[in-house]
Amino acid sequence: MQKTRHTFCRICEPSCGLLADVQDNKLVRLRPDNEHPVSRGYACHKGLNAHAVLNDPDRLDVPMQRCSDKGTQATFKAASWEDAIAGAAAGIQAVREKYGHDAVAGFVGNPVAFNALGTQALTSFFMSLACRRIFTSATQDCANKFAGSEAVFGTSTLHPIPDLEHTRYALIFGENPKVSHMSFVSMPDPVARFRSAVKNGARIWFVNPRRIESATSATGEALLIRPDTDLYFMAALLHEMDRTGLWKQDVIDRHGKHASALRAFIKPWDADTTEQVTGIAPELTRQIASEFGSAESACVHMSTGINMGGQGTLCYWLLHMLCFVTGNLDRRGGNLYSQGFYPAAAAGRIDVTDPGRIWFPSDFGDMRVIRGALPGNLLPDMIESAKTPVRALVVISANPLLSMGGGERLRKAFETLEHLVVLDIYRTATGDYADWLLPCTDMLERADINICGLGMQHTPHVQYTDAVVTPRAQRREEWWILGNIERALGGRPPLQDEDSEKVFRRIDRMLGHAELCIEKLRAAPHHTEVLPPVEPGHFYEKYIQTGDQRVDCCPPLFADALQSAHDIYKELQQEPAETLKLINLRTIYMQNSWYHNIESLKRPGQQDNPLHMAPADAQRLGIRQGDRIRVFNTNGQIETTACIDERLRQGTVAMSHGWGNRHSSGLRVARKFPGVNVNALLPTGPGSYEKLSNQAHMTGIPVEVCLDAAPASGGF
Ligand SMILES: Nc1nc2c(c(=O)[nH]1)N[C@H]1C(S)=C(S)[C@@H](COP(=O)(O)OP(=O)(O)OC[C@H]3O[C@@H](n4cnc5c(=O)[nH]c(N)nc54)[C@H](O)[C@@H]3O)O[C@H]1N2
Ligand SMILES: Nc1nc2c(c(=O)[nH]1)N[C@H]1C(S)=C(S)[C@@H](COP(=O)(O)OP(=O)(O)OC[C@H]3O[C@@H](n4cnc5c(=O)[nH]c(N)nc54)[C@H](O)[C@@H]3O)O[C@H]1N2
Ligand code: SF4
Ligand SMILES: [Mo]
Repeated sequence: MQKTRHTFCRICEPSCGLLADVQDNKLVRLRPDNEHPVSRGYACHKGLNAHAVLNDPDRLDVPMQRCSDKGTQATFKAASWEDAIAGAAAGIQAVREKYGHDAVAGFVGNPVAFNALGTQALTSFFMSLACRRIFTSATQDCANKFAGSEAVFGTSTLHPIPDLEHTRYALIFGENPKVSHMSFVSMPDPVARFRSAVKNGARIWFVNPRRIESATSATGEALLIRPDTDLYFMAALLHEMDRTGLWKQDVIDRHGKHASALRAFIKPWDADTTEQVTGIAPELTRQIASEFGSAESACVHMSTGINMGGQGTLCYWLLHMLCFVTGNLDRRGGNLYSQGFYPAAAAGRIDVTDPGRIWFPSDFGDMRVIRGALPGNLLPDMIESAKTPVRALVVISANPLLSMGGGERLRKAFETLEHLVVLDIYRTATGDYADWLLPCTDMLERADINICGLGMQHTPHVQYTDAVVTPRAQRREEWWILGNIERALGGRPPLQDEDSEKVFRRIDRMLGHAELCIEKLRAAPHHTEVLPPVEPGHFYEKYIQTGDQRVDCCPPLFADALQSAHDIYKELQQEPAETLKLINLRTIYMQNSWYHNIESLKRPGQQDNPLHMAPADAQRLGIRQGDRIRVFNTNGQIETTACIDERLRQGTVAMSHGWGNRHSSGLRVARKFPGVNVNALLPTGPGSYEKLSNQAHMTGIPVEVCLDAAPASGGF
């Protein structure tokens, strides 16, 4: 008999409600949940195509052991789980005995953040291994936000979200809601929220080097900026607001500190001066400063287009300041903290005035550990280090060979690893280097709650889902795999079936804060409880975590970075006018490096990743639509085709990431449409990441472009 199950999507942050029609443990159809109390029938085609991922014949179904040498075409043979757990553990143990604990490292990618039990298990796993070198995809997309909130609010887990519903004015930096559905704010169908904000009279600007799809007459205007110069635009807005008396001195006196140092930092950067670097007309900067500063309410948000720049932490600081000094922090229509079912703001608390807690000595100089993570861009260096090399790596739901800067260099480093264990749902470009490939369940094959949006939900709610279908073949959940490797290393017996009950206990305890538990959620309609709405009035007394409960308007920790900001400004001033800067370009047909194996999404126009160029730049270089071109810089070079894109600001080129599956023999569709790995053009190693946050520098990267005459080398 066919049954309909309530579940929710765990691919990106909105966690849209879904209905799954299931017959005989087979998923017949996935549909948007029209009656869902929060997503109300919204779901995008990534979520609705999750059935294609579930049923993909290229999915990893059984554990696989490598049987060819590294550096040669990968071949694998099937193994039992017993042998796979024992083999994965034995390799880790051998490396520990030979080189010590620090030779074992971990790489944690994006999807496991949407997996409540998986997240919990990996923390326990790496702690039990006494593993100190952990890398995460956060240093590719948001580590600057953790570092910024630590310094300004005293905690990495406090990120006030824009109250779009009530706002009169919004500035959205480096984010494309129509395509990405946003990050660090969880709201289904964000475009509808922008539309209704505009209808309610709000003025909205999308600050971006590209006239993005999100900006329309119904949703807000595009404000074109030169890549990686947002810091100076934000500084100019603050400068102009201060000059015209729009800072709320009473709020600053009551809740802030170090405001004079903030004033000193922004002093040189007025609207006229910064135009040279940002490309934004001074009248427009002054107009926005005046409108924002005098609006009844105004809110801000920024995302990966800024995070991935060279100064993401300073940008997040100034973003907080735009909101704070104008009295919009904790104000209706401004930015509000959305607590949700658990008081998570305290979980990331850290005293950044204590240098011992902040700087961690390493072979590569002092560095920070941001929410447990070292700079991902040092992974190849740490693998190749003569003194203390990483020799074994456990990769959990990540595809660093395609998602990180470094291209060929990273590939060479991976070839030298003595032991690589990869937990994935596919055999990816990274998986091709594995000694053990461990097949995981996908979101439809596991019970879960929507943990990812905690603390950032527009409409706070918590949803539980059972597994929609029991796992296919030998696929297993991450908590089970990691738990068993941990037990094998500790000489303990393997996990039993009844342990599956225990794993939800910690989640139950967390839910207890909202007087909820899994059983209550199971019994609720749509397995969902909608929590009280986000309200202003608690930020300064309840949520902020600095020792004195004051907002740090200019954290002393930033001193060196503030000096560098001046140096970078000078470099930008001196940059030749025709310099081309590379930015990222997401599409709705992919999810970072995955979803590439879904044939139905490989529509015309989606079968490779061309370089998008502004018409004037293409014309100057004699390049036309569809021409074969070479894109290069000191980091690497790739070959692709040109796509003339009128949306781009002159001086900017854009390309989608996650492509480059020419060698990925485990992915038949992706290999048929390989595209190229744009990350071969991004820097790696010391100097390629922001010191304050470990965030990799991934946008605004200078490149050169020419018609392809000579055969390419490098690339991937
Ligand atoms: N140039 C450029 N590079 C970028 C970006 C960019 O904008 N431009 N964006 C970056 C961003 S925002 C991020 S977050 C990082 C992401 O970096 P990664 O996390 O390394 O990359 P993903 O492609 O998200 O890969 C996740 C892997 O998880 C697997 N997977 C999916 N679901 C599951 C699951 O349930 N369990 C397990 N075990 N595996 C699963 C997929 O098959 C895939 O191989 O990359 C970044 N790289
Ligand atoms: N369809 C789809 N959805 C996704 C993902 C996906 O791969 N595909 N990935 C998910 C993940 S892991 C994340 S983190 C989120 C990311 O969500 P978003 O941050 O919204 O990601 P993007 O759509 O890449 O938007 C980044 C924007 O920044 C702009 N930009 C680039 N450089 C600069 C700059 O220097 N200054 C300014 N002001 N803007 C700049 C780009 O033009 C782009 O429009 O999306 C999630 N959702
Ligand atoms: S917007 Fe994100 S959460 Fe919603 S259906 Fe699409 S992929 Fe899933
Ligand atoms: Mo991301």
